[in-house]
Amino acid sequence: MQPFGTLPPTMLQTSDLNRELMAWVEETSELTKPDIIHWCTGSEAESERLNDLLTKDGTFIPLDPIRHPNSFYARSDVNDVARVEGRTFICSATEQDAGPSNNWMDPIQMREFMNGLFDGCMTGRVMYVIPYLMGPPGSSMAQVGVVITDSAYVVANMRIMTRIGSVALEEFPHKASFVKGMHSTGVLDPEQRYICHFPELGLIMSFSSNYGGNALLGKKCHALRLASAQARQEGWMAEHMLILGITSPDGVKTYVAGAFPSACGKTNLAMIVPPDVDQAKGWKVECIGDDIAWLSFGEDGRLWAINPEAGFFGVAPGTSMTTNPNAMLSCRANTIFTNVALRDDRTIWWEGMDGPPPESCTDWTGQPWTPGCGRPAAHPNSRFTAPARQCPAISPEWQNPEGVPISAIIFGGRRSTTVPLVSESLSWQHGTYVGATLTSENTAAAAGTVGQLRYDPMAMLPFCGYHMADYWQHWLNMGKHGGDQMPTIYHVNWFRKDEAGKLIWPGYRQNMRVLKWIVDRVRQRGDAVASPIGMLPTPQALEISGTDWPQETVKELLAVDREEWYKEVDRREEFFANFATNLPPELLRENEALRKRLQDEQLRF
Ligand code: GTP
Ligand code: SPV
Ligand code: MN
Repeated sequence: MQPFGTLPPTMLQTSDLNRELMAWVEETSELTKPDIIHWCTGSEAESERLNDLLTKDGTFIPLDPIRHPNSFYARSDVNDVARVEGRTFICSATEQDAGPSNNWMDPIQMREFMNGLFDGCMTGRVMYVIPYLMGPPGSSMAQVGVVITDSAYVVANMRIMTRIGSVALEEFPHKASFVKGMHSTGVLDPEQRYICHFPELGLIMSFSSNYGGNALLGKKCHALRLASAQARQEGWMAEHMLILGITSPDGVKTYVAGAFPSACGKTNLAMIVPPDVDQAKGWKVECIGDDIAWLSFGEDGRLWAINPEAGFFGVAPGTSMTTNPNAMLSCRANTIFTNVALRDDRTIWWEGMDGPPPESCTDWTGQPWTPGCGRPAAHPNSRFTAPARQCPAISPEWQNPEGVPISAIIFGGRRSTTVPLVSESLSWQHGTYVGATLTSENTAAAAGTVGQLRYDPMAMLPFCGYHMADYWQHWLNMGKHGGDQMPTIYHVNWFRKDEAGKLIWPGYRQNMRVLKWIVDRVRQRGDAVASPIGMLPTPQALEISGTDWPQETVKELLAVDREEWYKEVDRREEFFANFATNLPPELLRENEALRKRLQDEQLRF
């Protein structure tokens, strides 16, 4: 089928920024040599044509129009199912700027090498030019970018995840610069896969992967890796955080941001449905964002957050009407499902969905699947791409150009031992230390060994676009600037296991107990007891006394085992040693202060 070309919009005839855009598009098309150039408008008609094109070339299978209106099923290449951290590079001017936790290549060499890959790569293909906007229209915190890609699948996903086309171009006159993103599917050879960031140039070059975090360049590449480096220069923060708003029974709204590593529960927490008893009392939770937050100081001196995205790229397995009804309803229509299982009636399925598994279906690789066959039907990192506006719990504030004021920040990882259900930091500096030492067991969201424990500071290990220790220093600096107006920092762990290896905490909706305690604390009224690692809730404060959970379970959930924590402190010292050259001394001092508190006999509880 012959695709369609369009001319650049007439609004691009003026201004330096627009001339820069036109010149760059021309330069890139001379390099990549596409047959046709298509400037995306973001219109419905364009979307329909793209979906038709993707359906005709076999990338999309349209789903049942009643059960899933305007929704499509896609399978990726079997070797292209997750982010590839080993092939992701921060090409800052010096290796020192990228720091020990990032792969680095000399920017000039890497550009030359990448230009070699991009040379002629779009011959026989369409080059799509996607102007996009990260953040609410009219927001001074929002940013514009332009992605050039030869993948219609990427266009279709970007259209959901960001605001593309004319709405983005209309923001150009208000912005000083735009991020340039170059993406090509190549031939999906894993050996040619490179995701490269040039912070000084505001440039991203991504080759040979169509997977979300590698290919939807507005998301992790722009909104986290480039934005984090820029935020440090300009005094704001770009974080891997959900944002939610909690209304207490007295009508007061408290906004909370939360950083959890990939596939550790951000989307689920962002869309939490409070238990019926809490709803009856007047508790309500609304979602502002599920993955990324940009935070900056407002005129009132508080930290305000916007969600730069416009959609959810959510983990499918485990999502159900029981665990996360808001996610299920968000992806009912206008959604792309990638690498889930397909039923014969053109509906979808994944492990953990409501109801019994289908008697047979087609798995994510296209093979016939039956319940006993020994393979999962959906890839563990299969995803839905759904518009945020479709979330029943979306906050009326989610597109507020000012953002929302943040009262608490939550860090959480997957830890089967050691880390209690929730604890409250003693200060911003202590909270920065808690974030810097966040650990989690690896998940399927990145290529590698699932289950292995690793440090993932602030859930940003794969996403920080500069030296991690400088990033910690930036957190400390933000705290100095914000003083006592900074949010209170919490550490949660939904994933502690008992000796039999069973999860102790029911999680999901029950996490509301923890959120309520956090809200009460920041409003100066929740009960807490001091422990060496921070303040812990009393069992009453978690309202666990009203349940039939045995006292022993509650104890296990909140336990701080001194022997385990001594080991943790030693390991943290070793971890910090990796960043020695730039490490803020405050963090080592916090580690020693924790060691001291562990020795304090007064802190028995
Ligand atoms: P990314 O999109 O990769 O950044 O992931 P995320 O942090 O948004 O994680 P998400 O909410 O999608 O959850 C990932 C997995 O963790 C899913 O399989 C969930 O079912 C599971 N999960 C989320 N919340 C909980 C919880 O409270 N308890 C338990 N046991 N599992 C949870
Ligand atoms: C994550 O891995 O944190 C995700 C999915 O949110 S991706 O967009 O691939 O980064
Ligand atoms: Mn994420």
